[in-house]
Amino acid sequence: MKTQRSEQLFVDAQQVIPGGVNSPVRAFRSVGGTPRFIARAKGSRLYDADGNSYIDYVLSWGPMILGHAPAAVTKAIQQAAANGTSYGAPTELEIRLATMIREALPSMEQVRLVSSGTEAVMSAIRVARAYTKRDGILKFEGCYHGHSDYLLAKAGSGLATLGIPDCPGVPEDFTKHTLIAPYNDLATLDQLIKKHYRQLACVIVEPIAGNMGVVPPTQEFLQGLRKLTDAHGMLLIFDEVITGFRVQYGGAQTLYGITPDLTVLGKIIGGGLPVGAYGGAKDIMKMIAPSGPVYQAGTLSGNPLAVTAGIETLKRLNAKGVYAQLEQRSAALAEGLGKAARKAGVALTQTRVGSMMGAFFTPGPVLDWGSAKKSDTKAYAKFFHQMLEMGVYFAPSQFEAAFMSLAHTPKDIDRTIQAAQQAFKSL
Ligand code: KE4
Repeated sequence: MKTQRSEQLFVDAQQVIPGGVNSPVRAFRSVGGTPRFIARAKGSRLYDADGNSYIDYVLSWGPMILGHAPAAVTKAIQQAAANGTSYGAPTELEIRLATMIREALPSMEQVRLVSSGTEAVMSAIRVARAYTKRDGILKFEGCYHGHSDYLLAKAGSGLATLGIPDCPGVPEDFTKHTLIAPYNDLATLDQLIKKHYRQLACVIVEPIAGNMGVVPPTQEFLQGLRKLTDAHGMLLIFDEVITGFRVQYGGAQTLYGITPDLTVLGKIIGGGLPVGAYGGAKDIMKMIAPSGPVYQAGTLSGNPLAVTAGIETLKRLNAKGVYAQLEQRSAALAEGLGKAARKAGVALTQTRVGSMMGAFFTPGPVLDWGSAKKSDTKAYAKFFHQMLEMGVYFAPSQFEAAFMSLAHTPKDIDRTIQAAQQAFKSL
């Protein structure tokens, strides 16, 4: 496969952009090799600067659930752009999107739009702290909630202790209010909350973890989480930046029947343009400026183009058979990959919730970060590059998710499985 143009662009990019990319995972550091510079995308496919095409299962890390450049959404964005790209003033469009979100996720009685998932998480935690008058937050190892300072914390020594900075530039002070616990481990969580609840404002969780690879929750874990947070006066924040409108139109909270106090959204609700959102009961959200004292603002929050893309995307998702098709296509792909791995004698632990899929190169089971990190990342890297060479684009990291779109065809899936049969054999 010719990649000269991508190679040259990567050299050029590194002169003017740190690491040559505007988000680290795109640099292929964990799989090696040259990132493909993408020229355009349509449907289930990416087309790179050398003219190679790929069946895309990254889908911009989740947003492109309709497939790339769906005609109606593109047209709507073009029309919106002709009306001006940003006013810095309220629009009817924002009421529409917030209402659609609330209809899908009734726990989000009020919704504030921002421009990224990070910004939405940051703001949700601020209002949780204001509402409970407590400073502490509890997150789970292996879950990622954007790059706010106090969330770039890792577990100190021992199982679950006060967070320590996970990277330079984050002062010790900023992570001392962050507690980290193992995912899917109710016993440890119970101990931690009983010990620290007086300081804890909230627990934030990916209801289906997607940033350590895909690790579904046990029903007992989510139910226990809801009970413990209720019993100890702290808020439960569901980070549904990935899962919102992905696993069901109503997200993971609908799928599992658990109602959080605050929900964070992103990705799909922007249809590929920059949007994040957070929301919850009016009683909590009324604390947000200008209705309340908790300050949060943004020049491009509720931007008419991003909101238009979001409205048009959700409209198409809220149609009969959409999630049945995503389920059917995802199940077919997962089954084919599993068969191919078994035939080649490759130890693969597969996870899946709807069209959010994981595959760990380890015998498993994978229930948390501790078990996920046992995966053979070298084998994953080899598999990744074999597939890339055959025109299939999975995430350039073992610890991310694969996504299906409505544009992926049965032929795409067959081609992917055939490529995987070869790739697994070569491992
Ligand atoms: P953004 O700030 O990247 O829009 O959202 C942060 C975020 C928050 N919560 C969850 C559960 C997330 O998955 C993310 C971002 N996801 C990563 C990949 N899994 C985005 C890809 C990237 O960082 O380039």
